[in-house]
Amino acid sequence: MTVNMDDSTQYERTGTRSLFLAGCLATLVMLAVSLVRRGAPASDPLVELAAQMALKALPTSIFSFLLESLRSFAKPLLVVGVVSGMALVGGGMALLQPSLIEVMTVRRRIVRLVSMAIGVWFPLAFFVLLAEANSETALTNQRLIGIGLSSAIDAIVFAIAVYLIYPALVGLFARQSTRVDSLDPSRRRLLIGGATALVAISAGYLGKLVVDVRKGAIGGKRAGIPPEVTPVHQFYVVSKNVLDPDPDVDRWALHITGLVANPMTLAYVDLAGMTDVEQPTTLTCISNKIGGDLVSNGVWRGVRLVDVLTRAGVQPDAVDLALYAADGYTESIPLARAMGEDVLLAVQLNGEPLNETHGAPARLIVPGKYGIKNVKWIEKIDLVAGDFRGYWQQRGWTEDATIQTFSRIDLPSNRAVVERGAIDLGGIAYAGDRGVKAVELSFDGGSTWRKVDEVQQIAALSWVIWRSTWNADSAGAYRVMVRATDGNGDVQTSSRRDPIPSGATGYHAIEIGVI
Ligand SMILES: Nc1nc2c(c(=O)[nH]1)N[C@H]1C(S)=C(S)[C@@H](COP(=O)(O)O)O[C@H]1N2
Ligand SMILES: [Mo]
Repeated sequence: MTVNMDDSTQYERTGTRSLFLAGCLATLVMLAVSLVRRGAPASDPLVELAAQMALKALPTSIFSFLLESLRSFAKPLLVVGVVSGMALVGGGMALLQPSLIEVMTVRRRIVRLVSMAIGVWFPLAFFVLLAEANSETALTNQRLIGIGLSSAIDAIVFAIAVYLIYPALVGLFARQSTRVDSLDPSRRRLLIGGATALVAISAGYLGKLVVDVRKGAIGGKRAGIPPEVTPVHQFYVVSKNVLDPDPDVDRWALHITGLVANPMTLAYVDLAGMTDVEQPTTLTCISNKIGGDLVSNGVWRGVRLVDVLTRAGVQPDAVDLALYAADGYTESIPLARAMGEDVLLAVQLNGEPLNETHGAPARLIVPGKYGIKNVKWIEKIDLVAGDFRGYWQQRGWTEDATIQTFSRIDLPSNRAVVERGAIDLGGIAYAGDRGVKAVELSFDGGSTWRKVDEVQQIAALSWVIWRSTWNADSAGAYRVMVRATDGNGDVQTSSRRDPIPSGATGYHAIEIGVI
């Protein structure tokens, strides 16, 4: 069948086709560039995010069936599928943009480019947020900013790529048709050459990913078992603030007021001069999900709070310590707990002065209590006769904040696909100042439990690191569950509860694909 088209219809067809294809190809470029950024904070490559989402969305039966039938091709095929799907979406996104015209003033081009980048940014950021909300990774302010930035970079790369590829495609199609095209031949050749190179390099890079994936490069974001002591730059950060305070060390002071014989004001030099304790302590956030990453182990240096309180002379009617920080944050701890030898006013983390995000110049460390009680940027300790309700208590969270016993599987990551044989498992467990006595695994949904091969104790107030080897001899999906027993002999509770109001409980479980 032949259809007679006038020039404008044909032009429109060429334009639409070029735009759709440009969107598909620009997606490949964007995905490749996002792979290059792998490892930078909060910038998980888009392919990995999408592949993880797809993997997690699969029902166990299908996951298991695919592994058994496709074996080592399962993951590369998944990546190819995800990349193709995203490319089609990218083509559609490009079509949604106002049609591009080859000859435009520079200003109009820039305006179009920016509007396209913004138009792509929102759905992209939404997609990443959705992927993150599905994972154990906590959405902190810092992570939100990271997602905003990395998806903005992705969107800009996409828009620029569309702008480079689109005219080349129009030129290519125009050469095949009889339509006289407005680009001069040398410019057209340059554009086609450049765009082809751009797409070829990106496609090559994505192709390499597919090969890497067979070797296990994709699957889970956590990089295995964490180090015994968390490096400062990896230490989790939580704060209520969008912009954290940064008190001036020279003007900063800690005030001890209220029911004390000698109200005191300690300057930073006073506190630093008194520093005489070093104590490894694990910190974890009360909003950490089961299997979550809001937990880190640090070596804190500082002064025992009890020494400061003794100097101030606590009066007998004092009950609570009301704590005030430079960001308006408030908390409280019972006097009885505050007098414990392990409660510190810390000025150093891992041998360095506290940095701004971890509470410089001084913070409280209260072992066994969730992060909320570990007040950063502390400025005032007021001894009061009654119960004092702080920032989070006024918002429905627990006042006691004793850490619930928890354990986590870090190796392999959830829905990782590994080769049959001896498989290394590992992770952490923590029970606050009660300590961890035992860690057990279950491979049958909790009916039977067996002790892990090794529980590495690091320090009295630190998490433990556990390791085990497990032999898997047939392909399929396996569910592994972990639980810990605290120093009092109490087994971690299996009942699943949300973080609010007193910290999450329940067992962490992962699924391992064996091929
Ligand atoms: N002043 C102040 N202290 C604070 C907070 C805060 O928002 N302001 N957040 C608390 C919470 S919820 C946690 S989990 C820990 C986190 O400490 P980190 O960021 O050093 O890991 O700090 C606690 N101390
Ligand atoms: Mo927290």
